[in-house]
Amino acid sequence: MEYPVRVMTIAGSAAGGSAGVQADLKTFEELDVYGMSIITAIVGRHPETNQNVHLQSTEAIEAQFATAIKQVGADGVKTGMLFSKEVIEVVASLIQEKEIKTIVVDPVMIGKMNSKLLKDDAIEALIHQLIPMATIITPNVPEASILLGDRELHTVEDLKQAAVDLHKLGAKNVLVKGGRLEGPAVDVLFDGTTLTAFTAPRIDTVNTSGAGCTYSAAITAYLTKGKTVAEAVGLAKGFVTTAIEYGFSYTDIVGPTYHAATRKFGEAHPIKIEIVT
Ligand code: PXL
Repeated sequence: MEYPVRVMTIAGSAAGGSAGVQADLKTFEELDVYGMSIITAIVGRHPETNQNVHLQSTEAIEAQFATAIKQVGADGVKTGMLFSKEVIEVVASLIQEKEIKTIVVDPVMIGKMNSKLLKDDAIEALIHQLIPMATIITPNVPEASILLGDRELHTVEDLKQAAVDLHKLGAKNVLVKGGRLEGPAVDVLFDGTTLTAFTAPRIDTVNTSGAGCTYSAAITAYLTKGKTVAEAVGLAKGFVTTAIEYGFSYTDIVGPTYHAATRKFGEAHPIKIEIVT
């Protein structure tokens, strides 16, 4: 038997199971890669104290990483919520030491319910220490805007320029996700030479919690399995679009995307992929 490739997520635990480490591991399982998790923080709001982010110590992060590497090893890694400068520094040096080939950096900053998932003083560390190591970074519109010094992004033309400018930060590829713009869901990839647009129809739902995590986890899985960057993005967008199409909620709170949707129902919408200028 050929074993599945090994993929590690370094991210926050989202207690409700829709986002963060939970979304990543569900996605890894659906795409048949061996998933491991290094938890940087536990996200869950205490009903009395209101405390939402329960950060793990750098020792706990190092311990989890060392254990996963010793027991299994890693072919690919995805980073999600890292929260502080100290965590980013530790994570960057751990990844660098092990020479992991595929590195996907999802520059998570703010949750869907507006929870703050990255401290202000951590942005510089993200830019200087982690992004230059990345195979691909996957910012959404607010994240791309912050990484570009609060530039406003409103149109697909803005996304293209943002992808080109963010490429100068040193990642090999930049995917700017336009899910928050009006109209169809267009994402723009820049690899240093070519701009590629990936388009899916806008799905009328509020249940998109964890969609960004799921998308970049799927990109990580496909890249680690050997797809090219453009192939991996196209396949991952198909996976997350179907997960959003079948998103649901058990309560009156914004619910998860459905990670098993592609397996159960097949792909809901074709993804249009075109080279643009
Ligand atoms: O969807 C962004 C996100 C990432 N990581 C964790 C989260 C969230 C959103 O709530 O909780 C741990």
